[in-house]
Amino acid sequence: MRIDIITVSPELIKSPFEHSIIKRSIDKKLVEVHFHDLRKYALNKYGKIDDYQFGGGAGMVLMIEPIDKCISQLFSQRKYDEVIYMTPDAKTLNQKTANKLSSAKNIIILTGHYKGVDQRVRDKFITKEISIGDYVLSGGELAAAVLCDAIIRLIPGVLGDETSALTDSFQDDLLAPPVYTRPSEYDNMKVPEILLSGNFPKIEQWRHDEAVNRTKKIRPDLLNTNED
Ligand code: 6GU
Repeated sequence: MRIDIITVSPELIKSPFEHSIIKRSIDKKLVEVHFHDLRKYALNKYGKIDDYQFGGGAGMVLMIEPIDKCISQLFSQRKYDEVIYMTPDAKTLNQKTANKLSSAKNIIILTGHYKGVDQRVRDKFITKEISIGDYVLSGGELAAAVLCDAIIRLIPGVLGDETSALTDSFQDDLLAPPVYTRPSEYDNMKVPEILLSGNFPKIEQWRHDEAVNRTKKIRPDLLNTNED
């Protein structure tokens, strides 16, 4: 997979790609990530990329020309499955969306800033808009890093244990059950007997029941809906 990230602050977003699982997936060439500094596509030598909004109102808006220049250059080089815009006024990211995107070949992610981008950018180029939750961040960069992490860890070969992504919270609309490791007793707190029993069908049943209980208690909304 190839991911092209268009941003006003490349430095802000680079670090998550330089560590741990994501770094290893890049080293193993399972994914390529390219950062494009929007200022390099600016209208003038002062690096102008934003302007006041028509009709008045606080906050600057990213202009269409620099974004068009950057995206058009990428389009001339390869085909893209999706051009994603990170913005709080969009559908919230969920596991199903991450699963779908993890099988894409090439994607572009555009991150907003200030008041966002000129609506015509969204109309002309964007095929998918994604928010990461019902709160506002100061820019889309951290949200883009979250999206990339959620996608990249699902690419086959990225996680050592192929099954571990499948048993994550949310893969079956349930939160993950509790997990324990040594010691089996600590400060009078014992690991549930069943986990030490070696009875794997029973252990699976216990894990499922715990997952359902946890979901009922913390996220009952997950049990009632089948929506995207
Ligand atoms: Cl994608 N961008 C910004 N600026 N804030 C957010 C967000 C995105 N998702 C949730 N809050």
